[in-house]
Amino acid sequence: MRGAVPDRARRPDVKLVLLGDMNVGKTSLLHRYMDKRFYHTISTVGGAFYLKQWGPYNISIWDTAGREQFHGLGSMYCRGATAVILTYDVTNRQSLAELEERFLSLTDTANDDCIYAVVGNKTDLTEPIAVRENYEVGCPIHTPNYACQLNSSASPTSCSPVAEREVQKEDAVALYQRILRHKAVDEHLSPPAERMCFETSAKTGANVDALFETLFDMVLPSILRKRSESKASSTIDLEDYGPVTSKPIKGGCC
Ligand SMILES: Nc1nc2c(ncn2[C@@H]2O[C@H](COP(=O)(O)OP(=O)(O)OP(=O)(O)O)[C@@H](O)[C@H]2O)c(=O)[nH]1
Ligand SMILES: [Mg+2]
Repeated sequence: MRGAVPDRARRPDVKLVLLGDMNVGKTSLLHRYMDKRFYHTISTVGGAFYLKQWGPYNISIWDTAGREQFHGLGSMYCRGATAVILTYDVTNRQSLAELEERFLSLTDTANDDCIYAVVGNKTDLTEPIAVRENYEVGCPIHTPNYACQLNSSASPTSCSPVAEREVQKEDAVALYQRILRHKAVDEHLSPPAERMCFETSAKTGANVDALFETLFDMVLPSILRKRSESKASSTIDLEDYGPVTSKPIKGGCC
């Protein structure tokens, strides 16, 4: 497991978890949001933890492994989660089905008022080539089923396959509504499905900031509630009084 370990002053206020099948782009979405870049990734092992400061609040974001062998860890990562991002790949219908078949049950350990977002990633792969700036159909080394960015001497600098869209936004909306029913949440008391279903591209950055920042704004009431509950409780956190020291206190007599 890697990622920033918060010091006491940066203790997380709430937890957000990314779930979804392997290869859908969970890690890439987090890289895009946190570093504003699209890196080469390797399949996540176990999970990774990031801390995002949002105004005066600290939000922990957990990236989980989609590989079957790590499935058992999922419900542990979801424990106490305030928001869960259920991620699929818009070019892979099975990745949407997996959310319901394999991942939804992992969220039973999340908070009762947990917010769910359904996110279809890799929209760039389905875009008509005409809308991709500086891209052309094919290049000296690829078949026409690629969108290729060529440099001034017509050599490819970036190529990606053009894929069929297999999941429509309505499919994701229908899944979101089933999630609410599964959680026995009143649809009328929840944000509208259209608002909680996003389509993103970690590669181009499309809609990625909107996804995370919409959720951050939505978890603020939970943070405020948690903070006021902890203020109201009379528990004294010894850590708030600094590290315990074995040095004698100066100024006393004897
Ligand atoms: N074209 C395109 N490729 C993407 C996008 N997001 C991720 N990828 C690619 O998809 C592959 C998997 O991305 P990851 O972010 O590692 O996927 P993951 O969901 O974290 O996978 P696991 O860690 O195995 O669960 C990588 O080759 C990425 O470069 C995207 O928005 N567009
Ligand atoms: Mg990953």
